[in-house]
Amino acid sequence: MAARNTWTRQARDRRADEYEAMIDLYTWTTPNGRKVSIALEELGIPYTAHTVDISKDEQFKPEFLAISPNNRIPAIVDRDNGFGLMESGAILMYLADKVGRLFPTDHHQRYRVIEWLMWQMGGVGPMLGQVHHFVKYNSGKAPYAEARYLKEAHRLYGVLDRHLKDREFVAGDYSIADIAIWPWISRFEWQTIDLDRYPDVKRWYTAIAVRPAVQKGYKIPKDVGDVPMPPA
Ligand SMILES: N[C@@H](CCC(=O)N[C@@H](CS)C(=O)NCC(=O)O)C(=O)O
Repeated sequence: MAARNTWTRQARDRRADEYEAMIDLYTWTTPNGRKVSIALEELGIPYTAHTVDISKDEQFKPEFLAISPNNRIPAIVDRDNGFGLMESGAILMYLADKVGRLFPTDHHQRYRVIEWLMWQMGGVGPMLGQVHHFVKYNSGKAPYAEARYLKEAHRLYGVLDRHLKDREFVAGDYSIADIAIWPWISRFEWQTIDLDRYPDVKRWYTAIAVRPAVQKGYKIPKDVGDVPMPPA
């Protein structure tokens, strides 16, 4: 913990004069990273994005481990107070609370958002991550795993589709719950998912995809292609 505080203080002092940014974001071109850049764009919080190229094992560098002990992106440091944080779900809550938007204060409504945020963190992220690993990158090597995780992906898409049937967004107004789930759905092509099978997911996905903040946050820390759009 001491190392974490020391590093974050040093980072804040070193950069404070150089930028107007309030948040240092350590990220890569993945769904978990994009959740945070999209939230920062939506909330209008000035930030500096730092690339942590996980294909080059940069997530294991000691200076990154000091703020992200689990050696995963994303992580942030708040220059206002030197506070460092890992885990995208925790980061989304922290940033939304900092500004007082995208995360309701009403007790029940707040827990509705947390409920769907946890659904993403505990289910959508880990399971669709396995689909990317087995179906997209290692197709044909482990048919059992491919079938298992694809079945789970379809189950999760079905849950989301049913939930969105009579709702514009996942939990009341547009919130950090939508921002957490959306980048995972943006990889529908990798997941071999035909969004026409899930019309309410498709409607929700498309509406969020065209938001300027989403378009911008998707291309952080670098532009690796446009936001995938399903055929109309
Ligand atoms: N539960 C974590 C998961 C973070 C995560 O899995 N990040 C991936 C990229 S999306 C990563 O950093 N992988 C590096 C590695 O596997 O070593 C969160 O939501 O922040």
